[in-house]
Amino acid sequence: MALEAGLQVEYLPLAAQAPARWEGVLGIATFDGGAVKRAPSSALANDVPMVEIRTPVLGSTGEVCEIWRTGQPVESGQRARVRYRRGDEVLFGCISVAESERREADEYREANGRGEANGRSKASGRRDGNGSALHTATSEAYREIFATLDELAYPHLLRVWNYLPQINVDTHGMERYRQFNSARLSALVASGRDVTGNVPAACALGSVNGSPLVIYFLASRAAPTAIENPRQVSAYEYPPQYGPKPAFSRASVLRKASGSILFISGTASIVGHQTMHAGDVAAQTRETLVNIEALLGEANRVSGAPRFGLETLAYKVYVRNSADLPLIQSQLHTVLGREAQVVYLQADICRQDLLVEIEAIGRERDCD
Ligand code: 3EB
Repeated sequence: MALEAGLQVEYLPLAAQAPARWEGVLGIATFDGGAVKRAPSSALANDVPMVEIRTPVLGSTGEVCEIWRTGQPVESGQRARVRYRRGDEVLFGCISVAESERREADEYREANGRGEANGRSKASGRRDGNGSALHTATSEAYREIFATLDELAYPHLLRVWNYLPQINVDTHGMERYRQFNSARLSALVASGRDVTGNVPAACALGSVNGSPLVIYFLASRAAPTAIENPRQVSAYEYPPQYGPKPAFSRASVLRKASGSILFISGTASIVGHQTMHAGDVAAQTRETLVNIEALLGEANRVSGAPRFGLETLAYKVYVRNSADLPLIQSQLHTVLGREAQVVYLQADICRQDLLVEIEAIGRERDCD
């Protein structure tokens, strides 16, 4: 899919990539794991950051990779654990942080209630997930990301993809997704960034057990515009029952003279702040698509023209239970037609009652 502003994304099997095609590639996310081993040596030799996301691909032929490309000259680098590649205006980066075995052992003891009251640590702060292996990994990852962006002067996170195993599992008296939220929020504050309004578009999904915390992102020199959904309470304003505030915007638009790029965050069957249609995956899929349409309306309103349409987006659909794939696919076919560009992945979603989540990338409509 060609995007304006010199930034493009494509979804392809890695094997389909000829060496000549690595020019201008900013970075690659592979889904379904194992792909790095099979990566063409030309990609590795060119220092293209490649990040392995362990979420099984559904409904097709195994591995898929998401390839980010720019028309500009690119340069690779690494700072601490962040690997990146950048053009004049946009930087692709990625980081994987293992939750250490020592810390996992600590958590195992804790989860089994050894040596503490109510299965919870008596140490202060532990009930907000502070000090968990995931909290520490998330803090470190975001600290390294912001240090990289500040040093290289691409200060604005446009879009962040977060993947962590056992996302709905409780440790330290708190669900791991909420531990992640707590650490992400603190890291934003510590870096001097906003935690409401001007926050990145994002998603946070489960990955296969045993995976590290994996984060990849796009950042820019120019500030994007954050978009909220008029049908939903902003995530950073969710009421306290959902735990530490999730610091993400519903979408972001990067506007350039040459055109605009839209990043739609992970979107689910939430209206206001509540999950709708618990247990009904078809209805959840329809509600999610209504949310995406509302976001498109808002993006078009903010950018002052009908630039974005449902039919021109590239979608990633996260399916909690792979047996639900046919029902989800048939709803998407009804609304988007059969030609829409959609990749289906199996992943746990950050609320126990959500069965499907959809993200998307859009470009300006052609003006002829
Ligand atoms: C929701 O709307 C569903 O924590 O970065 C969607 C997109 C969700 C991003 C994140 C979470 C995130 O609250 C979950």
